[in-house]
Amino acid sequence: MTRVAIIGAGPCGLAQLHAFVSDKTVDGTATPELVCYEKQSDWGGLWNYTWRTGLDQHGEPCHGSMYRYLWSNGPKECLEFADYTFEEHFGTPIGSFPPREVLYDYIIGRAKRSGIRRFIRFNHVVRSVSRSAQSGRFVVCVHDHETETTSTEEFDYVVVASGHFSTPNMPHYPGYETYGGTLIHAHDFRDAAQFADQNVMIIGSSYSAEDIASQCWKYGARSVTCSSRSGPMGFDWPDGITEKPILSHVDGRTVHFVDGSSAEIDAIISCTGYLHHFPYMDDSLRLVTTNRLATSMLYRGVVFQPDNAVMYLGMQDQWYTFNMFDVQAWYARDVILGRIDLPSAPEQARWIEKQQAIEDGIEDDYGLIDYQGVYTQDLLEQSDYPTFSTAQVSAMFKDWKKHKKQSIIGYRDNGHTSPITGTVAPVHHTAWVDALDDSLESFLATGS
Ligand code: NA7
Repeated sequence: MTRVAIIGAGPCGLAQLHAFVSDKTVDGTATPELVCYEKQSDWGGLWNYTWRTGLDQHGEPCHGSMYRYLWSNGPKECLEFADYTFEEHFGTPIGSFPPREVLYDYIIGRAKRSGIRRFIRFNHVVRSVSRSAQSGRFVVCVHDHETETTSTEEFDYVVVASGHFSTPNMPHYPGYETYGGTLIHAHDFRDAAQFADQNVMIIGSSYSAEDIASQCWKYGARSVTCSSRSGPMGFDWPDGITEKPILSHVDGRTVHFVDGSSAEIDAIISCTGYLHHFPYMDDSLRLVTTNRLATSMLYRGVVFQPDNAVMYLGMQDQWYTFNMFDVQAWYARDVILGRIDLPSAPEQARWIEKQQAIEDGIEDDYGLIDYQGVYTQDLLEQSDYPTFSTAQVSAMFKDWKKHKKQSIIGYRDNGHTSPITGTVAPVHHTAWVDALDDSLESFLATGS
């Protein structure tokens, strides 16, 4: 019997399990045999919020980068599962930018319905994956934290779904050693209220930077200073948030910037991105790439080019998320089931090279959105994943970007149209800036 190991039970791992059980010819007890290893005690991956930072209860690095007051920063209509709509899950139209508890509920709703929990071994940390010289199969070495035992099993395919927004990229700036305030990476940011009345500095100019800056401001930071090496984010920030060039060094609590200015800062939050980090994969099987749309080493963004029995899901930088993970999972399933003929290794390499050249030639975010839309559409057409309009989704991303330019604090107060149901989302009952309670109950309440 063909055995498939899936590493991680977050959105990608769950999509992979769901892809298999959605296939009419596979009931999960027949070929192939699926085993999903999940390091945490529950499913959801980064949506499985934890208050912990550093090491978890087992001494393993905390995987999650989720923070308490995170709301979706893109329209939920852009990530909607084509086979399980928000309306189906919640029974009613809801706002376009749900907080994390609401999105978690949605992801888990589909997973519960498809009955895939039985495939997951929780509290299981994958220690190593390599090819056996004897059998030619993959040897997966796993530590079970429930029994504190380590064992190995053999598989024919390995699907890596452990994410890439977990291991911090933490650059050093002179003076950090003796900095007198709080110094953390966004990975360890949990609760914006902790920074109330403080002068906070954010490093970076991407999604974490813009959102954590907005969060800290919303929950009462005295000031937020954003420091970036590649130019300001350029939003029309509210009073209290300012932009600076990159810092040069830190002296006590004084942060100096390359333009010669300085500021007194109580807390530095380094929103400087993440590393693709797969320490458990054998050197010959490990994905090495930067965070980009046309990922290195992955044919069709999924199949590991040097060894086609390894799949990596969700390893791209992302505009598209859950629905792209789904089409990738469907594609990976069909490769595993032998329904897709892969081209030769050199042809796969040429495909990757060509995609990277296309991406490198794109000049702005609108072009990058279109690129990922075309990529997703291309995969969509190669499996029986229910179709949806990537043209509509890409257009929605562009509207969303315009809304952000108009108001970085107010863009969540818009409703978008579902590409699956056609429903226009109601504007949420409370403006994001005033919605301090982000619980599921509060979000789903019909209004005050
Ligand atoms: P991103 O999107 O990878 O952004 C990382 C940011 O960190 C980006 O602005 C970088 O600036 C900046 N960066 C990286 N290294 C440095 C150094 N050494 N010094 C200063 N600034 C640096 O990560 P995010 O956490 O914002 O977003 C992660 C995902 O979350 C995102 O893809 C969404 O899906 C949601 P650069 O532009 O390279 O100059």
